[in-house]
Amino acid sequence: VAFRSLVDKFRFERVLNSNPQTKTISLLGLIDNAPAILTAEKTHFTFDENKVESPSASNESDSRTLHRCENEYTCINALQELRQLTSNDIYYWGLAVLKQNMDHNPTTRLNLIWPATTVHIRKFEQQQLHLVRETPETYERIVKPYIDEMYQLGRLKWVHNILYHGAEADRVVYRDFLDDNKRDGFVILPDMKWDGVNLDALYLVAIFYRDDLKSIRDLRPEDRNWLKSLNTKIKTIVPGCYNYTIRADELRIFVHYQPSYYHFHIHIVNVKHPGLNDGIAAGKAILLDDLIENLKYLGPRGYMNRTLTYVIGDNHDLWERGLREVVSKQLEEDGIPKTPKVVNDFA
Ligand code: M7G
Repeated sequence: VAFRSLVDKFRFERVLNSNPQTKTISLLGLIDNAPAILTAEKTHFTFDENKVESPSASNESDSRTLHRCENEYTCINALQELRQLTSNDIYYWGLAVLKQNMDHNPTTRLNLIWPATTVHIRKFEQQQLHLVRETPETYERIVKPYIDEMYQLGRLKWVHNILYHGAEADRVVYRDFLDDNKRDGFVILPDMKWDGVNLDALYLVAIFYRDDLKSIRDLRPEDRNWLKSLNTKIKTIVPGCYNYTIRADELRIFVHYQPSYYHFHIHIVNVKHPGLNDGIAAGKAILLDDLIENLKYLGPRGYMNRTLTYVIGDNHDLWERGLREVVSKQLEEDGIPKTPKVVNDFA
């Protein structure tokens, strides 16, 4: 079904969340009577362009020129309207309308999930966040059964579509796949969170063919060399794919715990990007370099041995499935005094 016709049919119900810093808004609505989540993110300004000046196949060190704010759509070159609000001494401020262009500076990135499940809706909805320490015991008792259930629910169809059925094939940046060595294969492609245009916001995802890893909990010391070579491959391949406008040491490469999808994948993001929502925050993102290092010390059971501390929203199923009790028990064991009853006296 065409994206446009779906968006046209969207009937607004309520705002799930909005964030003035990330300039995103998530709306819940209906399309053909099924729930739909429409998320819009205002795109950032474009300003850098790298061009090969003397393309020659034999010349290894071809020279590239950085074009900054040159094209008519970069920076604020396409100023159409400007209204001054005020000026004071040497300070002036106002509002402007810039000319937008689909290829050079689109206005917004739109993201539709349809039909959306309750897991999706609850994830996008504004919620109270909590820090929880997940011990190996908590993992076995509460988290692992949940992961197994999620795995059965077919929430990974999009992953299998990318790996095996040619979905998003025209956008794949790199595919490493050997028939006789499926374990080492992977695909790098633009994340759904990226507009695909602005390198300042570069956001890629690497997805692996091996399916024995549901999360970092399944990583063992034997996987260390595999992760190391992945790290090197990512840092070698990605800058080349983007004309060296971004360099290897400008890539923040990390995984999430808890992830939303339990099939091992890695996030590759421009280090400048402040992250959408909690995507690169402490308590969610773990650097690939740190994973590799930690596997040296965690013993034969690897990440199964560790207590992992992370942020969880109280809309997450795991909260009601036991993490709520885990947190209150932990606070008690830590000797943190009980919070007195706080009454809100604002009318
Ligand atoms: P995660 O850590 O499991 O979840 O990462 P979260 O970051 O959403 O909490 C999954 C990543 O895959 C996210 O960065 C998603 O934006 C991205 N992603 C999800 N889906 C359904 C797709 C998709 O269909 N295509 C692509 N290219 N990326 C996706």
